[in-house]
Amino acid sequence: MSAPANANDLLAEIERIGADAERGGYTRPVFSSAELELRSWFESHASARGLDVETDGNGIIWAWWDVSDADRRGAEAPGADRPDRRGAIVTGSHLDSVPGGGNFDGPLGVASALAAIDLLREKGVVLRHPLALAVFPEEEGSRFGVACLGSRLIAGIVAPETVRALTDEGGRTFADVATGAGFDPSAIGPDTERLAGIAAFVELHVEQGRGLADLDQPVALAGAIIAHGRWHVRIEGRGDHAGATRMADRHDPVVVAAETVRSLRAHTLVVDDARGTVGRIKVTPGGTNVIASAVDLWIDVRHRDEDAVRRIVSEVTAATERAADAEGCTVVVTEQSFSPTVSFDPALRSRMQAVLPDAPVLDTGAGHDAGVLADVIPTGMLFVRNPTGSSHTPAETAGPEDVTAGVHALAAVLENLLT
Ligand code: HGY
Ligand code: MN
Ligand code: MN
Repeated sequence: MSAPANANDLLAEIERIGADAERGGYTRPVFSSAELELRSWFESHASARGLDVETDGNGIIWAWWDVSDADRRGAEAPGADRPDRRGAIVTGSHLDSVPGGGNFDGPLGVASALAAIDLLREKGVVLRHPLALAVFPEEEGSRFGVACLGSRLIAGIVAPETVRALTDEGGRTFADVATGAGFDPSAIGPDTERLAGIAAFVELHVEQGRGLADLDQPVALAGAIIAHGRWHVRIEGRGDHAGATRMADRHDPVVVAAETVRSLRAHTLVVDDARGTVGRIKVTPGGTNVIASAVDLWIDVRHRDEDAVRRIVSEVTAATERAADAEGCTVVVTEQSFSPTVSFDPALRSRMQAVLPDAPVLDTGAGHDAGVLADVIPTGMLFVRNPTGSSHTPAETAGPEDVTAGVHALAAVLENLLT
């Protein structure tokens, strides 16, 4: 077998996939050619390591390192015809990105999982429980609007028929796009049996913040993920000519959208440590000399206290409705996804702390599949230092030594859980 690849080499292999010349960074939406290429990259590395690779009905890839009946601890095998995968330990992350994102958000966890397997093999570790590497689709929710779509589907948090009808920027439904990418949209939905077989899920991720940089530490354990949600705001007015229409005769949805943005900033600033963002605005039809007929914008609000999140959203909704009334426009605000504050499994975290006693415990403002799955299985996370602290931008990074430190930390945690 070739020498174990290290995670830095693995990441270097994909650094041209989905590179976005216009935005900078990477744009790798789910089911795009870039994301499908990354799936193939992962599957070939997993197969090269002798893992048994499968993709489930939700488009989640599972690459299994099974254990022989002689080695396994605990339940008897259900029969020689298929490996007993109950009590599995899972690690992994996602490969899709935000528009113009970095090469580490998601892929670092996937590459580190592959490299951790190499380390465990090199050490001759004998597994007593099965290990699976998992790759979750649409973690960013950048194409169909719902964050952590794959993990929400398998956990039964989002309804399959709702997902099938979700549309992307071009108006194509999830069902059509998934079919075009070779998936079967009728197969999506909760998988309680698969989840029941998982003893723990540990996700390694680049830190999205400066906690480790400020502490001068390479690796941290995750404490909590603050509550976060995203809402679609649809404002409709009356399109018209920019020059021929008197100001008194206008119903301009862009004016209302400006109030949404202003009030979001104002209501967020008065709540300590709340975060409110409008990062995406779509003006229809979008002509310089055209009064818009409609505006779509999306707000992302986060805070440790989920009631505070909801208060901010309702205050911004009220301000937007007042502005819409004054401008003779209409507005509809729709919740796209919401994740309550998540504290990771305390027993798993203390076990991870015993393995990594020097690792600080950091909370995060970024959502993750491990956060969504925390409701249904024990989950934990490892963060790797990001010197810039920036994420969802090309500035996101992790130094090679820290990447390697992250792999060793993950391998040590997996060895503790698997033997
Ligand atoms: O948006 C988030 O917090 C995550 O990066 N998907
Ligand atoms: Mn991520
Ligand atoms: Mn992200």
